[in-house]
Amino acid sequence: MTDASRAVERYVKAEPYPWPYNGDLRAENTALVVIDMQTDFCGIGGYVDRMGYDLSLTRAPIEPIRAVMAAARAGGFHVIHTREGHRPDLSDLPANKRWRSRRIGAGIGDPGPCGRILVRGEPGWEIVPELAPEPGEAVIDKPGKGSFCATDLELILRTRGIQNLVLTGITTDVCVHTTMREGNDRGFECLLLEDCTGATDYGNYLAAIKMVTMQGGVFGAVSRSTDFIAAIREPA
Ligand code: C5J
Repeated sequence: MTDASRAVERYVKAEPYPWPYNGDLRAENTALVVIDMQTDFCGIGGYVDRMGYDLSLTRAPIEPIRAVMAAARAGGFHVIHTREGHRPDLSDLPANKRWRSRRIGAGIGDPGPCGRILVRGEPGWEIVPELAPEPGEAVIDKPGKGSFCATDLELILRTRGIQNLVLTGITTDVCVHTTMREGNDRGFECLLLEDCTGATDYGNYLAAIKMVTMQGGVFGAVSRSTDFIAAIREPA
């Protein structure tokens, strides 16, 4: 334990180790991070749909995240949301990112059924209503895959004294993994809730989960929504 005044250690059942490593799990030092639960990634007519991927994979985490979010809010934990998207003038959209997306028929910045794809302010860019942020919860707008790149996320976490990150959202192998790796490298203690995340390919989802658990927990640990909720509801 890092704080001698704390009498109780609290852990979440997780693989490959009970999380967090030091048992210092408190509402004050822990944030639930909900990554890119936007229509563009899990809604009909959005970016992922336009690429032809199976939306049931990216919609699967909606209900588990809703349960975790309700428990986290009730327990006074920090809840932080992210949205991937670009400025309407596309000045923050790298040319290669646009070129690749157009090549697969879902050009970022181009018009689609949910407005301009992955453009801030468009319907497709909004977080799905089931997981809408509540007033006072930080929403991080990011132009890339990682939530720390070109955002004020790290400043917010350090200012609030947050040490533990509980990662949820989509997609497991892209924005969730990139954020977990970025957070881990910055010294944050990271937990991925495997039923609160999904990928555009089930094999990639499974591989992304497994990767976290290698080398003794190379990026942190993996758990499930029910185990996290049980741990935070346990009387301290
Ligand atoms: C992707 C994301 N896959 N949120 N973004 O382009 O994972």
